[in-house]
Amino acid sequence: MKIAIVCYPTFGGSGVVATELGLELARRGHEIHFITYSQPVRLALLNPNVHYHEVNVPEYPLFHYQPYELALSSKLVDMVKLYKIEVLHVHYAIPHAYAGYMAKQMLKDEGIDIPMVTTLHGTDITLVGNHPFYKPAVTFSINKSDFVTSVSQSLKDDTLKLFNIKKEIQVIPNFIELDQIQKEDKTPCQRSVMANEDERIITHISNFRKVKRIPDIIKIFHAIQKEIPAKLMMVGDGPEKEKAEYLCQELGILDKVIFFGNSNEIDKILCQTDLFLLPSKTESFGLVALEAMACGVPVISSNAGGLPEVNQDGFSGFLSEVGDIKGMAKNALKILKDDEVLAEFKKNALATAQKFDIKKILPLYEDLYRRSIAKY
Ligand code: GMT
Repeated sequence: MKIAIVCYPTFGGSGVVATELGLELARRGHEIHFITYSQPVRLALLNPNVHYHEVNVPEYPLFHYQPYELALSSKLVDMVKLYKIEVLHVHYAIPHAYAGYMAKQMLKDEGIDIPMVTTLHGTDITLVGNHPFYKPAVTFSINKSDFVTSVSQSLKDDTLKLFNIKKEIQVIPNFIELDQIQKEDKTPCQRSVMANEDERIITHISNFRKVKRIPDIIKIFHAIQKEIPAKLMMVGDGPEKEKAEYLCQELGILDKVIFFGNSNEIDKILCQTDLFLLPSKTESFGLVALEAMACGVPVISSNAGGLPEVNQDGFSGFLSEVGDIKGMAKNALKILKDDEVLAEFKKNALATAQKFDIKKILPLYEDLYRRSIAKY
């Protein structure tokens, strides 16, 4: 099949999912066209089935806001015609489903009917899309999609609660490429560079937005390191990072916390990690928790949104109420204090991740594309 994938190319779960999905589809012989404003961070172009088309938005001083949706829908029209693309898969309702719908209409005018699959990722529903300024456009474009998927049951429930949706929503969970993670020719894990032999390594990876509750992470770690030797690796960048650095200074733990900034070497960081922290206020899925589990890292998380669908309480890690710093620190110590318990949780984390292996999830998307093409 010839599939166009529209996504956000930056660091963030929806872009990662869209990129990994496209790359695996390409490996399976499909022709994939990524259409976005810059090359997605995890996109390797060394595959003849992978194409990347950049959406250019000319800067014009008259415009306070440059019209990205217009440029994107025009690009979609051009690429569908040029490459005879058979299906549009847009990740994130805002503004991609909206631009996709416009492209569909323009193509229809030229006698080309193309189906559109929209995947909801969370922030487009719970944080941004639900805003009254966007709500009518988001509701409209979801209802006008040929097929709609959401990355968790929790996100599906939220979408149906917050919007007047007439379309069936199919839950297709996010996935992980276990073969890639377990590849034998990987560079060995360099744990000793990061921490002393007796220290546990705790990690958090995100875009440091408020929703990730970064101060909770620092406070949980503060409690942990009082009881056992430990280091905290903070990976990523965003508006809450500087405040977190000051909080570490205030608590006197700056020497035990390493702030890495954005990284493309998540697997190298996770292979050194003993425990992952994700105390988010809301999380439709928590892809990064799954990435940690796939590297055999147990997860201490909140029980918000779709996290209970990913992290199994008392098995792959523990879940607590949002903001329960004490409870999360206590659970973390339960895992970290004892070598045998830690080994058991690591094994369980990997076993849980196996449920989300790309090999099981990808055929669900392929089936959806086939059904949507057959519809026209
Ligand atoms: O929250 C983020 O880190 C970024 C955000 C996005 O829009 O890319 O992630 C959302 O989509 C991911 C992929 O489906 C999910 O794993 C995240 O849980 C979800 N974030 C939220 O719901 C807050």
